[in-house]
Amino acid sequence: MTLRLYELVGANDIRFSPYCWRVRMALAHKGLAAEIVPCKFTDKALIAFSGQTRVPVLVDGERVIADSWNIACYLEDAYPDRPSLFGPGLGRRLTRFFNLWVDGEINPTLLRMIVRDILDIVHPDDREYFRSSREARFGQPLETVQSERHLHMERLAQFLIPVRTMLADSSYLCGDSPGYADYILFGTFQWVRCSSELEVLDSSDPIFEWRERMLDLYGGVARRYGRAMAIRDRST
Ligand SMILES: N[C@@H](CCC(=O)N[C@@H](CS)C(=O)NCC(=O)O)C(=O)O
Repeated sequence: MTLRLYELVGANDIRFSPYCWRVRMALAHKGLAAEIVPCKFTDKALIAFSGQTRVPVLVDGERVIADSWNIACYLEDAYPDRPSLFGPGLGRRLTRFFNLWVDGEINPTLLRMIVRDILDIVHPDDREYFRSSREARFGQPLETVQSERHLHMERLAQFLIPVRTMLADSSYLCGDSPGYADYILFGTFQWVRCSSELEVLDSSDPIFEWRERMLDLYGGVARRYGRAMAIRDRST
């Protein structure tokens, strides 16, 4: 049975959604191939069958699963003979906690730091939608939100302290090999890497080295995408 993943697409075919990257990496971890269906922000009709308006959406035969966390749990339960995403015992609950923390703290902080840059890499058909929907959310022009990015640097640095501690004595957050917690946070860094010139990691940082390892996983699937690809035809 073919798996199908509906995934956000931007300018020049860039794939920049943090949540879609989690699922891409989880599928690769499980050794599962999927047909990837690119979906713009405004392609709501394409995913209407899922009963909601966001990607990622995974279709596996008759099953339709939306939300990256639900998809990870589905893959873990539907494909138990493949490598585990969470490990045994308490792994799933603790990973759920990490998922909520990244979604609730790290991603919103970074969004304020790169939201105007994202406008440059969304699909041209989505530019108006992205600006108006995000400006309605922030109650400010995107330029104003991002101009205050320096105010969030310290908060981000604080968030990354425990991540760095974990990576001081292991190659991955999950230990000697990557697990879903790695994919959760990697999705965030891949989103920033594909959307913005903002370099949040110094090359001597263990988190930078971890990101390099993550970019090399599964034949370097994530390394193929980067901001340069998205902006290559832009003159402004
Ligand atoms: N909690 C969801 C979040 C998914 C999400 O926000 N996806 C964004 C793309 S990164 C989206 O589809 N947004 C639609 C929109 O803004 O209209 C998950 O983990 O999958």
